[in-house]
Amino acid sequence: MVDYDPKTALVVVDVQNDFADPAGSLYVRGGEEIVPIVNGEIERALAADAVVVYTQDWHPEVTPHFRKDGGIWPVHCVQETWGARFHPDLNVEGPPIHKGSGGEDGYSGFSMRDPRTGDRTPTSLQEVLTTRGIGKVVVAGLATDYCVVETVVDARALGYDTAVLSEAIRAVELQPGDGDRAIARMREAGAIVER
Ligand code: VGL
Ligand code: ZN
Repeated sequence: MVDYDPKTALVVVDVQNDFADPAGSLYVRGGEEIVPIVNGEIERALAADAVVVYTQDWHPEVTPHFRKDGGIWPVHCVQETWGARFHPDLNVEGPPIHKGSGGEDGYSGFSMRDPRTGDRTPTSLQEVLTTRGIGKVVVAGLATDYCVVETVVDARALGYDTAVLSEAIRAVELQPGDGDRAIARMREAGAIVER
């Protein structure tokens, strides 16, 4: 169990219908199972006056992130649609952080990458954390092998003490073992893996 305090932020990554609902277009197996676990963590965080923020994959209808437009993914999390909304059972008690809005690949909660040029632009996450004087980041959500791992690795690169909650994440696993490899990458980056 991680300890929360006012200088800690719980970053809830992409607990959105397209990932967390079995009817979602990029459903992550077991995604719905993490919702009550994440809610419990949110409650503990808020009780300790920690900051809770929520990233949201937030794509336009046309983006090179999607297979139909040259990328690798089925259409998912299109801005303002059901699939992009938070899972209805998620307890939302903090600001949404949109990523991918301009057609970029939005894997990390901290930055977005233009798949054509490789250029990175920051999301609003770092600003929110800096404003609140955050030193430690705790990450939960979807998916382990994409947005969770990239968010964790970026958090470490930015100098935050970082923990990831192993029971509150699930992997896409396009290739078997991707989830375990992502966890190894997070450990190598200096993140602590907690239950
Ligand atoms: C994600 C694939 C495509 C994620 C987002 O939230 O992990 N995965 N877009
Ligand atoms: Zn996406």
